[in-house]
Amino acid sequence: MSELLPAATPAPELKTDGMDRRGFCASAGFAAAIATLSGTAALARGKAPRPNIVYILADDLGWADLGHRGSDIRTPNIDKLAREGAQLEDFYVQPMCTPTRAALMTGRYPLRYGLQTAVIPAGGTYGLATDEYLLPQALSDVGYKTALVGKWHLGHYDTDFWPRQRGFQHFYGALIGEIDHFKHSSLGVVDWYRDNERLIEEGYDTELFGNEAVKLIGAHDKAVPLFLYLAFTAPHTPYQAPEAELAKYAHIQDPQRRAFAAMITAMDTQIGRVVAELEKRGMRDNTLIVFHSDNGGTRSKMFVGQEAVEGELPADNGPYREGKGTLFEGGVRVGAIANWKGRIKPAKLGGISHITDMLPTLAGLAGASLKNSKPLDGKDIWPLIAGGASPRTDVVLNVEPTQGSIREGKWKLVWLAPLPSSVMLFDLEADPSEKTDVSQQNPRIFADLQKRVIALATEMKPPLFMETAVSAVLALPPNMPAGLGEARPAARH
Ligand SMILES: [Ca+2]
Repeated sequence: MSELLPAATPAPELKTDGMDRRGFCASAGFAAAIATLSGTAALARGKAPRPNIVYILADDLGWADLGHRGSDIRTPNIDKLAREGAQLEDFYVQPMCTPTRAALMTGRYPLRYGLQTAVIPAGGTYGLATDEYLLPQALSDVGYKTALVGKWHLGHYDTDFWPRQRGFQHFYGALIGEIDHFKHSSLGVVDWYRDNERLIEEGYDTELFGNEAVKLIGAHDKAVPLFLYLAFTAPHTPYQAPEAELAKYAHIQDPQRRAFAAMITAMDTQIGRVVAELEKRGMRDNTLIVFHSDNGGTRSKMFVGQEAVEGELPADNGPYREGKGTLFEGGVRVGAIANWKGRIKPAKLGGISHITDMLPTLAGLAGASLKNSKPLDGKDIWPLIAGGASPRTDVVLNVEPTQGSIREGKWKLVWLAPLPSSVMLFDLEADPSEKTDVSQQNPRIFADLQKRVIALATEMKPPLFMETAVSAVLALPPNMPAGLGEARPAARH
């Protein structure tokens, strides 16, 4: 391994109390909270006030498509979570659905296990490697009730890839990346499950997810900590919403943007119901709520999904360049909200953080062991969320055969490899919109970051998407002119 590589953080060495010493000391808020308990022995006895975790993901939401970021799309419930929580301004994800979700589940960059390119397509036969130790497994192993409500998108071809087999004790939702929001189907095939059973149900998916989440919280045994991963399919294509939601945006002329806005407000309404149910059950004060999008809003029709979309794309990434599928800020810098009433101070916080950081951070709060994890790329960012400095100075935004990007401090390299290739360096402090390539003025950092991309490209696992796509195309029967008819025996002469 090259010394130029960003060092993958080894899985923390764990003490018998289930927390690593460094993470424990750094987690000032957590440490204060358990100060009245008799030290780490209390943790071992399971008496620590481990939080419930409600992790809410939006799908293809643009950075600026929220009320508190200036949008005319109404999101009062998300805005309240932001206003009363920590807003991580420099929080990054991967540029598409599957890699982001994989990074959340593993705490490891997707280039480590071949999910760095594109998404698992409906026809894909691969999934997130089953030898990875996932967040719900870690939380289950220390007594959490774990539930996925919403979209999985980490493998559907083999039941071994399904969420119930990966640490979730309960699953309700869709396995594939894009569904019709009313028919719950992907390319005509129903993709809607409760646990391991496929089912047919009436209703708008966003509202059904809200119903399920509220029901789970309502019936939850409060003696057990809850991990609810609520992964909405909004506002991913197809742009569809119930009439009552569309009517709220009758003033928007473009029907596509009207539906897009209605989808986001419908999701916000369900988030409001979830928070209200937590309050009703007396769980709110001991619940960490996280919210962010899985990637930036779609600004290129190449990344819009399975069906063509006519007209102007509705997502807005504000000041950030381009969107979903790209490594520019519009594709990967989504910002995150972390809200925990009485425990996390309201603040807008700079400092680099990444989706891989969530696994060690949540495991730290839960007292979960990560000794079964492979070497982590994520870092425990509780110190940042608590108002201090980020433990990160850099982040690998992705490395794959066609592109790569690393941010180090204020510098960001974006390397687009397909010919004619281009390599750019941006100073994000002076130029967050990535308008001016400053590589010529900063040759040393430019060269260093390129070396790191090459080193990672050398050691990465080849993308499973590319292997699958090439094999699938090579296995297709010949495509011949229509109406050619059956081959007949040759006439005798
Ligand atoms: Ca997405």
